[in-house]
Amino acid sequence: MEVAPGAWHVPGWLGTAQQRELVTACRAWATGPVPIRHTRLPRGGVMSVQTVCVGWHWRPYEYTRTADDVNGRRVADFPDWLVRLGRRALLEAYGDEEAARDYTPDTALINFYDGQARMGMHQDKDERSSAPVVSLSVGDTCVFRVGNTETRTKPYTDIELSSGDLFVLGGPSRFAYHGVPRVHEGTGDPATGLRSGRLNITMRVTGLA
Ligand code: MD3
Ligand code: FE
Repeated sequence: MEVAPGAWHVPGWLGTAQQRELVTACRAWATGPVPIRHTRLPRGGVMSVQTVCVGWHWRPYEYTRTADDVNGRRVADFPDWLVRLGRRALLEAYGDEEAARDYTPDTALINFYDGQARMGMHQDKDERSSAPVVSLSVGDTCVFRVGNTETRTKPYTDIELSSGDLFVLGGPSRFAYHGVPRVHEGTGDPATGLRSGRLNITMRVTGLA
């Protein structure tokens, strides 16, 4: 269903087996060359969410190949299977075969939320591309808030994102404010391989080379 212009929610897109595969891949990245960590913010705080990056390393305002704010190492390569999954996701959301073929995400941010973690309202504008963002959720259900492009306040729409859900953000919604005001602890199915918390994988096109 279209939650806002260009913002499509596809509940239950991933089956349990595919979610298990994602959890396995995310575990490997989380313990890979650049371990998962609470991202440091420019004003000295840290995010409550833990993040590990693939393809490019993100920190507020910039993407780099090496994680200079963590251990200086190069992040894991963006795998081809994840490009293919991103294309399938785009096709599912928009039904546009040409757009799906042309979509080549080069970075993924993997966010882990424990029951207390939140993400404040923000825009994703560190990418030099307006290509859609593909989001996949595994584990605990959360409240996801998608707002407007002008302010971090109302009007906004709250929806629940649950395990296996696909969300694609493109068109006029690509630069909308959004956030995760709450996670419903203990709502995930351990059959995904995730015993607690919520995992979110966002694929993006950085527009960098
Ligand atoms: C709406 N992550 O990593 S994913 C982020 O659930 C982020 O971890 C959230 O916001 C999470 O930056 C939300 C869905 C999402 C991603 C990008 C968007 C929603 C978006 C860009 C514009 C509008
Ligand atoms: Fe975001």
